[in-house]
Amino acid sequence: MRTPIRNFVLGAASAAAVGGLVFACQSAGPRDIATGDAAARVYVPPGKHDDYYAFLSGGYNGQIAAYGLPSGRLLKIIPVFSQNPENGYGYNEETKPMLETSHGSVPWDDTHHAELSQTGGVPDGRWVFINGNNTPRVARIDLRTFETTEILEIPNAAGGHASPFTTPDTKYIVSATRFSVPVPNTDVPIASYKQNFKGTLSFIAADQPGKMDIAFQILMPGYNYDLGHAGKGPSDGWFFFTTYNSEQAYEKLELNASKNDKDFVAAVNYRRAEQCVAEGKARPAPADYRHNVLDEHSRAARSERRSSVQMLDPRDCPGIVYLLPTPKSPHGVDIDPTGEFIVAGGKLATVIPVHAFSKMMKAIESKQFEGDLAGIPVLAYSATIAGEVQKPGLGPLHTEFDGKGNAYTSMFISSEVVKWKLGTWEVLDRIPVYYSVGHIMIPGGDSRQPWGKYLLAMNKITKDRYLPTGPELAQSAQLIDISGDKMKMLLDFPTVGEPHYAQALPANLIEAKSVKFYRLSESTHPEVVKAESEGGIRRDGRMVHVKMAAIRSHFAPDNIEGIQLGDTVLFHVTNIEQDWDIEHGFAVFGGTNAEILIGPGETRTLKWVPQATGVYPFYCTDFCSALHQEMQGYVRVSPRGSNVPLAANVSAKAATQAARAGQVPAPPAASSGRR
Ligand code: K7E
Ligand code: CUA
Repeated sequence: MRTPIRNFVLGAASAAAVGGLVFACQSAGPRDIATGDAAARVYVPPGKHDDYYAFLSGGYNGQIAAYGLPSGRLLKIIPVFSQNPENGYGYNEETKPMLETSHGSVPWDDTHHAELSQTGGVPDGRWVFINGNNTPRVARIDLRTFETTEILEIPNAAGGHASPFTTPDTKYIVSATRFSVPVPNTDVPIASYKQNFKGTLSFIAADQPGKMDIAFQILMPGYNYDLGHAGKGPSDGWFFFTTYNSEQAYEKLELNASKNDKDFVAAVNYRRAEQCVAEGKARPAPADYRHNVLDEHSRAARSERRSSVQMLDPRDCPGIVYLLPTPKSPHGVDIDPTGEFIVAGGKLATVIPVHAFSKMMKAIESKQFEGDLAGIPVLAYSATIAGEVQKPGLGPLHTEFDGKGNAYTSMFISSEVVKWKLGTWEVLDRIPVYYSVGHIMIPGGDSRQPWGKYLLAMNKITKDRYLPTGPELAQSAQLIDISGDKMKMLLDFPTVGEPHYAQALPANLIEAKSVKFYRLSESTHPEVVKAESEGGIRRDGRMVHVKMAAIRSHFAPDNIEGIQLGDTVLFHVTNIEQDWDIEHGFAVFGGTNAEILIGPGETRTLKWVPQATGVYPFYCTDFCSALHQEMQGYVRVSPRGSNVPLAANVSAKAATQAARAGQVPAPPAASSGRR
């Protein structure tokens, strides 16, 4: 069947043409512009805090951006799967292991879905998770420190898109493969897709920080898997994933994966899967993947290799998966706060199909199957469908809920947010957004308890909304008031990268436990200095370690000699401040790794391989005090084999300690100084 919308999509020659239609089909109405008290409703006076933290995926930027709502103020960029020149993540020696994968270091990936941890089905403010898309990974960000503390690579997968949605208790987060691939991946003809390519659904144990692991993987037919969400309440224990390309096309998917009238929502009974694993029905499958953890006390990361997963074939564990036919190449799958309704965003469909969990369970009991695919029963559409939202708009993608019985769906092609009623399926309201909205987000909007005051639309295209910045424009978010019957546009603000999904929660769930500095007394970093006198220098073959303290407004030591060409110098700089928001930086002339930023109480290491003899200054890169410009030092580099002694001008006391510790003492001449 060729629906009008499909004709339209296939007929659009390019994204620009789609965008063009967006403009054409909307007349500028009064609700396009924020009016009345909108400014007052988003205004957060100087010195006052926002009500909500919002965590927006950075998309192809590979990070998360934290904003305050309702103001839209950017609070912090949290690097996850990408190096970040703002704070040295992925550049300094302590955090480089975070970006290790089975493919080597991958310093730039694509993030899509920020997902808050939950307790009892409600966001709890402990962690936010996010997926790496190209090299399938999931990450944990600790919301006490706003930093990435753990990354797990997902083996037997390609394109970790349906990820990292959580179960109501954060026991698991998930990752489903976008692209089916040979499992295990081997050299086969692409044309053997139907025989050899498989999908996998990964359930990742996530409730113990530092101990993320793949609990099990489920082997699935060779479709594309797109998004997922956990059941809750009555549907707790189930997980729902959308599939497309049930045609199993491997070329020109634009055309060939859009032939079937329906694809599927895959409903997974993960408690049953746990049972099967416990009963030994999973087989250990070889795999090669990395688990990277930032140690809380040394604040240094380590990367370890893992080599096996528990793989469950649905044929060996009947009842773990059912397929719910769903029109047409569905994208989002969103579960309402009661846990009864399963809303699919059929991006090429003319309706929004809604399945009922209770009907699904009855259909399973009474075996209303249309057949099976690879041993997975296919339920009859009429047996599970609760209703369809008619004429919702064009290109429904994602749905969130306000907790008052209403659902809100983003319409990519017609660039609008549509509000509709659960149960009656009637459209209640619609508001244009600018332009081509992807995800929408209500704080807690995928949980059991939405804080349904605002909705954030995240738009792919901004066109004329801001001052132009050449061909590449900012992405954009729009804040909409959903507290009344009619949606009201409040605010536009540009966003970093490409926001896909986002989540938000009341600020008080995070604010009070935010860490102010890392405790120096608890640091277990092997190169930490806890006082200026502990600074020093030591040679280990061609490797020279400089242990250095940074404190307003000097480095100790600050004059270093005895480095030779061919040496690798590791500057281990500890910021020994124990005060909130007092950072120091460190950069050395000739360094190719640019610089490091060191938080109060932490140690960061900059690796430097001098390329020529001479004297090189180093300095603090963060304006830390009135005498910040005085915070500097020099390193002398001599020819290989030179007899210049290894020296660092630490204090006399430190020299004694260093001698005891087997380090090279500083020469007396250099140890007198202004300290
Ligand atoms: Cu719709 Cu990757 Cu969640 Cu973007 S996905 S929009
Ligand atoms: Cu330390 Cu500037």
